[in-house]
Amino acid sequence: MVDQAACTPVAPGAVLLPGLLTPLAGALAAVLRPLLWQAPLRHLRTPGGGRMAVATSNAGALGWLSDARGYRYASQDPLSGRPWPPLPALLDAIARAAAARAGFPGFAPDAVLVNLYRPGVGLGLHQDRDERDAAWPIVSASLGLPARFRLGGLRRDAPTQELVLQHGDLLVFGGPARRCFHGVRPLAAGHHPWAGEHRLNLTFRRAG
Ligand code: MD3
Ligand code: FE
Repeated sequence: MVDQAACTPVAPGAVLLPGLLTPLAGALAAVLRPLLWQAPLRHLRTPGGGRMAVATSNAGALGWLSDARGYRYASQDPLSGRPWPPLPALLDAIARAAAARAGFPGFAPDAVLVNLYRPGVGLGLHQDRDERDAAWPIVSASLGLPARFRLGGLRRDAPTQELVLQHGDLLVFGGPARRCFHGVRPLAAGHHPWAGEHRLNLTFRRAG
């Protein structure tokens, strides 16, 4: 299914696969529900002492964490002291197919970071630099309310382009785009039949 999709480059190395997940939304809800029960969404502390507005959780061998000690990947959920839930086969297959379609065959995610947004919540411009090998892409899946995603350049002060990410969209960031600054504008209020007052973003990573 992924292989038949339109494949739109939005920047060098960034490929949008619009709406691909829409028919899978029911199946995705069924795998996400037990996952987020085992490893609940939580507001992490930032190294500076703040609290992240976005609520996060993880699945896979590694999970992304932020606390007073900094940012890192870890194999256990500090809330439970247990390994993160395994990456569900459906999510693994989606990430591999999207990466292959965008020109990254052999991508095997070992981490999925789940981000939950509510109206008013955004994510400031940042780079993703905690993964061991930035030659692997990051695959992003958007579900629920639409978001205005910002993609900048290699410097924080470079101009940004804005892209609306809709329910069901997949976006693959590889090549030059992999190191670009990016962020999400505060979510506008709304209601989505799948997600209610929320946006859920999954990012699939090869972290270790
Ligand atoms: C571009 N998440 O989790 S997904 C993140 O919508 C993150 O929750 C946003 O930024 C979200 O780190 C954006 C799209 C995305 C993810 C990773 C990237 C874009 C990226 C890494 C490099 C360049
Ligand atoms: Fe990011």
